[in-house]
Amino acid sequence: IHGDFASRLASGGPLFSAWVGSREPAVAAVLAREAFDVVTLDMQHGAVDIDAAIRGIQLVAGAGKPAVVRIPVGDFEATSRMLDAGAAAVIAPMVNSAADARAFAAFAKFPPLGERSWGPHAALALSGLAPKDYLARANGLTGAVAMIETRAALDALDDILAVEGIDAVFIGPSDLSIALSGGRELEPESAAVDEAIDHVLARAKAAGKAVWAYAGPPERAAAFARKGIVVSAIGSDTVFLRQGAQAALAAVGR
Ligand code: 3PY
Ligand code: MG
Repeated sequence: IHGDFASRLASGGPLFSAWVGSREPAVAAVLAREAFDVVTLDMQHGAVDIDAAIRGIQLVAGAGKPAVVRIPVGDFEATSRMLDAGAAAVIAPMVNSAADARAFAAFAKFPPLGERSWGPHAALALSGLAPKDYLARANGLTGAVAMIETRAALDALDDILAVEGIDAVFIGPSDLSIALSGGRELEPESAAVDEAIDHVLARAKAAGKAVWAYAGPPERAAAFARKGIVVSAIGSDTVFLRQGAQAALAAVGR
């Protein structure tokens, strides 16, 4: 799973991720059996804790798909735990400086690139590799993805992109819209956000790194894919649930 995901990322996608905040791993497994390329488990804003993420990764893998985990803000140690559990990549929110990016990458990569400690309890079986081969290949097979969603992050963008252990940046359009409007707006599809997205795409291209993003509605994800964003997240699980419920109720006049 990891090797296939890494090569699909390297070929530029576009890939589409489900976005799951439910603590019940079976929800992630249900979405993994739809045509998503990858399933993201959200520990920052979702109800997913370490235990639920570990189970979710296994169930998503059982459906033949890679799982990505978004860790809580600043909890970089959770990165290694999620990679040990078999996550194909980890997304760190609110990475606002090169120092943040280095601290994150240290937990994501084995030496000499970082300081990840040995113990890939579930990742080893999921990777299908012998321990020595896992050690040799893990830094390339698993991703460290830093979120760009503040003014500070935009200001430090080139420095964050230059951190060797950072594989890609991930745009958070909601927080960006709040930041760019001085807290006045939640407009993730605003012109200011689109301009910031184009800027991040251009700088990332110059640095030879990929851009992932949270899209929300599928139309936005399709537009992101056309722009060259490699992984676009659609959803979330609660949005799908509410939309399905509202459509069903509308059909009976409610
Ligand atoms: C944002 O848009 O701010 C995000 O973090 C997406 O989940
Ligand atoms: Mg955010």
